[in-house]
Amino acid sequence: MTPKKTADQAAPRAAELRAQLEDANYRYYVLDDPTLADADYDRLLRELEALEAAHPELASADSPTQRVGSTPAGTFAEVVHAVPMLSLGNAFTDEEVVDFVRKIVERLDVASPQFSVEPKLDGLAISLRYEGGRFVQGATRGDGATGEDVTLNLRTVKAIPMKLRGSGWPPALEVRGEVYMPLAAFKAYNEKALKEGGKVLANPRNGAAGSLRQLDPRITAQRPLAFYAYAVGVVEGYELPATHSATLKQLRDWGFPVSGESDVVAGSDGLLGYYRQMGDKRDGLPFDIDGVVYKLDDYAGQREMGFVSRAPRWAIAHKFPAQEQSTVLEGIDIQIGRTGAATPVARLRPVQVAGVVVTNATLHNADQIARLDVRIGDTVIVRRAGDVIPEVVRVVPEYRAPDAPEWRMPAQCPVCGSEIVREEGEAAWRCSGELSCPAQRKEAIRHFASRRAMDIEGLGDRYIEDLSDLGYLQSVADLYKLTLEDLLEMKRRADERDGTTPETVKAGKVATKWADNLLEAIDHSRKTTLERFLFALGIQHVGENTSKGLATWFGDLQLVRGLPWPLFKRVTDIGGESARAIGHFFDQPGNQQVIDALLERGVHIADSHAPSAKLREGLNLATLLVDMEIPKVTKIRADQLATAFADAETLRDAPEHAYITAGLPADSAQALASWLSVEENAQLLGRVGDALKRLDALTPASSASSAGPLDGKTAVLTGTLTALTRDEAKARLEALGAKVAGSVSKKTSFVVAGTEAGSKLDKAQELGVEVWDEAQLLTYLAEHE
Ligand code: 5U1
Repeated sequence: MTPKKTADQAAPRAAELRAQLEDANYRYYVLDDPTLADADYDRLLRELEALEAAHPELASADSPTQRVGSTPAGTFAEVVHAVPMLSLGNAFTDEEVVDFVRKIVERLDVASPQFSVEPKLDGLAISLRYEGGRFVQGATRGDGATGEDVTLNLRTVKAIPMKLRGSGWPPALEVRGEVYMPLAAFKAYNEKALKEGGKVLANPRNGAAGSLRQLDPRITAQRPLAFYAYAVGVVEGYELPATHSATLKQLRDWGFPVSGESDVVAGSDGLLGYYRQMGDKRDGLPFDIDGVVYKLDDYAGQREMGFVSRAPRWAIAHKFPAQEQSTVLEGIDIQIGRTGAATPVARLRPVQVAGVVVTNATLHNADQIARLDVRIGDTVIVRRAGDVIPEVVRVVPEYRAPDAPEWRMPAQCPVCGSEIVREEGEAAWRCSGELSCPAQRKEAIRHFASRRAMDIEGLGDRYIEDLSDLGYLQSVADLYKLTLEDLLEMKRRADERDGTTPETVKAGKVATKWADNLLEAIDHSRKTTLERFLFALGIQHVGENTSKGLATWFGDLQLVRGLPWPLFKRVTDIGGESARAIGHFFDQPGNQQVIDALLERGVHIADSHAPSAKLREGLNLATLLVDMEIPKVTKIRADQLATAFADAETLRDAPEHAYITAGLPADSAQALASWLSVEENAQLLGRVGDALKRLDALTPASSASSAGPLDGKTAVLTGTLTALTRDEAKARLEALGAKVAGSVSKKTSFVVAGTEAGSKLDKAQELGVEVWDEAQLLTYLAEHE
């Protein structure tokens, strides 16, 4: 056992870890240039947590470990703002902006004043107090004079520095800015909440404000909040620069995130130009903005302009059109997706929201409708932000008709009439028609042909509709039997149906060209990769990452399509739900027929290979027994069973007392016997046993001669790697069959050189040994694991 370190010995490492973690936050939030992978950040954080747990005297309130949230304080104390937190006057038109500038020009007698300009984030204004460079208190704006002490919650916001960077900061400093929720984080948070039946946030602004008002900081820590600094309050013992823009730069150097969109412009033309520029950018920004803010850049000028009540005469917010509008919900349509999910979509009385006419909005799912209590005929608030799909965020209950009935999911699919069902524990309702439902079939074909799947260029939505509606496509495999005559005939019938029959010779030539091109694109798609093919099949829960995992681990379609579901859990990041969905897909004879038809019609996988060495690592009866999720068969029990029984078949056919002889306690033995008494389970165990034997034959153990593509090769690692640790790199190279040595010799096959590589790199170059940089290593691993 290694002797426990004393606090004195542990202190330097704790300080080093804190510095590394704070630096990672700074690079991520301020410089927008992350260098530490999430897994490495977590590893360092866990190490620091362990050190602080072992030596509580090393813990401190501003340690990165405190970002997870401390115990709740109960209430929020009041904080009086020594320098009031101002509010801003608003301008809604160009004329109001011109007027704002005119007053400054007249009063200060300058021809074209300079303005510091920045986006106005839609979040919650806060004030952060630092003493001696350490964060000591954070408060909400409140009424501008008094706010609430939300220090514990703000400590969880990683974008807020707990210690200032650099040196020379004021002994006391207050920084003002906006806490907000980035749009992607908001979306991901809500998707997770919807999936888990949790409470969704109405919009990013409410998400930010509500999160800071949580009495339990541990809840705030779960919320993906960010921060931008835009002003200072109290500044003691320090002379600020002469302009606001220079102060922002100084704040950034001290470790505060400052909007990268801020700028300095001159006069009203400069302001209006900036407004239009940000208006154009608004939908693509990673956060919500409700306008832009103009501040006279020169502090002396600001002082001279003064205030009207709490609003400065030297600054103004120029607002964008509102992102929320009210309208009437005229109906709720049901859209059927590729996997049959029945999604309710709000049909709205057309309304302008942030400059775009909105007629449809998402309602997410039936639970969300129940939560919002939306009824047809209701006046609802619709929100459109960024490139997010418009959504109904709430109902205005005052305008509801007294007899408006509650909404219910229809019993039948509006497209095929099959029953709409909801499986136990699932949030989504589904049309049970599967591929007999034209809506699901069309979506499946659309997905199959899409760019990241089989990439059939030119097969647009309209042609998929027509080819399906006119009976040419019953399944994706029918794409590969389409002929030129079929396509021309389809086009003629579609034109006839739509009353648009073009009889000219030119139109005929255009149609033939289109059909030729499409047939060529279909032919081109025949040669594909396993990853694309599996993705194209549209299996529930199988996105690009999962299909890549399946392809790299198993390597061969004939193998994958025959495996029972527990085997899929062997692949990193595939859990029980996805594994079952993949197994279920391949267990359907109809799906197997489609795959057969695709192969018969010339689709071929160009990159088949043997199963990966990584698969081999965890491939044994014990792990598979755990993967099968048999009640009371834990890892220990599975190990006992695997030791006692030669194979899955013997285990399956053994009597209950044999499990006890193998070492299982009576309750586990009974649970296993009872599980196996279900025919389906016994069959599954038999299939898992067969699959294991098959894979054993295909993937010899790593000690055997062909462990992987790097078998027989010797690698040397040198320098610093950034995306993975040395140990990880070593383990992954070894998993592919390489031997990883400590020094370079003539026998070395290649050297992986990170940054600051030294003598080993020199030696490799001297001996003419192949050198890979980190990017090459990562590419190689990605392609061969
Ligand atoms: N971007 C930004 N938002 N915002 C809000 N700057 C800014 N300045 C404000 C407010 C209330 O007040 C200043 C006048 C300090």
